[in-house]
Amino acid sequence: MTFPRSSRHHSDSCFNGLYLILDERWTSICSLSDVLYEAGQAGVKLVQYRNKLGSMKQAYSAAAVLREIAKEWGMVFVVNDRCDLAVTVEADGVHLGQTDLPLVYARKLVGPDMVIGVSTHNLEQVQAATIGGADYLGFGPIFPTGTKLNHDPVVGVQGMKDIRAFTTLPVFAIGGVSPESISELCQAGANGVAVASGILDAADRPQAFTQFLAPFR
Ligand code: TZP
Ligand code: MG
Repeated sequence: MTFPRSSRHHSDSCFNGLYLILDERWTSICSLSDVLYEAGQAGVKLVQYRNKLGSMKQAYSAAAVLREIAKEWGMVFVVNDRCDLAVTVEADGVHLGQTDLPLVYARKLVGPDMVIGVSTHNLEQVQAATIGGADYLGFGPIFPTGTKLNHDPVVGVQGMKDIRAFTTLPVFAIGGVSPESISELCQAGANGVAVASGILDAADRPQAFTQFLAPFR
């Protein structure tokens, strides 16, 4: 299978390792800007801004600040769900769920150079996103998680093994991932792990970054 090549592939090497998810729900307990600085210091290369609750105006204000911090650290910055916000803040990418704008229309909006990631929860979705031209996939939830409400059924490590042969795209395991689960997820075929609560809930975030990054070093 061939994939269209464009300048968005300059960042191929970031589609592995730790993918930090900065979820707006945590702003009541920590500053996402602080977390992003710590991530930069720790060597995180890929970050997503996720805001399920705020108005577009609020999301824009927060994303614009985080986008600049990510740029300072050379991190790839992805906006969850919203193509319009991704374009507005000149993000490097947009991440689509199964109920967001279909890939083909998202590509039309964001242009040829922006990275598009897609959340997948079963083999059919993995195949559709692969054929549709996604740049990377999220796959899960691997384990139970409180971060996503009404999430799809937990797929376990076996779920990752089952889909791995059906896509050549980089795949991030998502949902309840801890540092201890990373090696078995990578053995199952994951290229990286996408993590929110494991880092945002940590009492010692710099230590959490070290623990999540260590298996990839
Ligand atoms: N879908 C399932 S979990 C999740 C998404 C978008 C976010 C990350 O969750 P966690 O479990 O806090 O790392
Ligand atoms: Mg979504």
